[in-house]
Amino acid sequence: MDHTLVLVKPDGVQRGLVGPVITRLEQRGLRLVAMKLMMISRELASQHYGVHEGKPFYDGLLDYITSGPVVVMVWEAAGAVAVVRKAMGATRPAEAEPGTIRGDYALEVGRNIVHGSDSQETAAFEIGLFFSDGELVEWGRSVDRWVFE
Ligand code: D4T
Repeated sequence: MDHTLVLVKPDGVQRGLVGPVITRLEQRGLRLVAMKLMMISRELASQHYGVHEGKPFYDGLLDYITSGPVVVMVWEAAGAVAVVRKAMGATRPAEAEPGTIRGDYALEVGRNIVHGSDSQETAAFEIGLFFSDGELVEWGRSVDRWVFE
């Protein structure tokens, strides 16, 4: 099944939104396969956001993502990348639909609570940045047959 990387960013952790983010993904039916609380180093942040290097918001983005602990997770489902992106809502929270994480909890693009990988290739790259292979847990839930076809 497909994997995607989800970060609860420093603003989400500070605002006590780790639980609501996890609850939404759990209740949707995705399966959690890895999770940790950590500080992101400047070096790791520059690898994670390498595609944005040179853009006007790049330095501020690195300041923000390294400003406090984050919760980093890997979630599993068929089509996990798209499912999570949709659940998160538009990058700019002012444009995010109500009912999405950003649409319910955020207002500004530089304080948008969560990150989710934007393609399967990006997911594989980002998961490799944050986790070693041994940290991904293969497990089943008794409820899986009621969630997955
Ligand atoms: P992330 O990567 O944080 O999940 O965001 P998205 O995948 O939804 O959006 P993105 O890659 O286009 O942007 C990465 C990150 O940069 C911040 N940002 C973005 C910003 O501060 N100003 C901007 O104008 C843009 C486009 C927000 C998310």
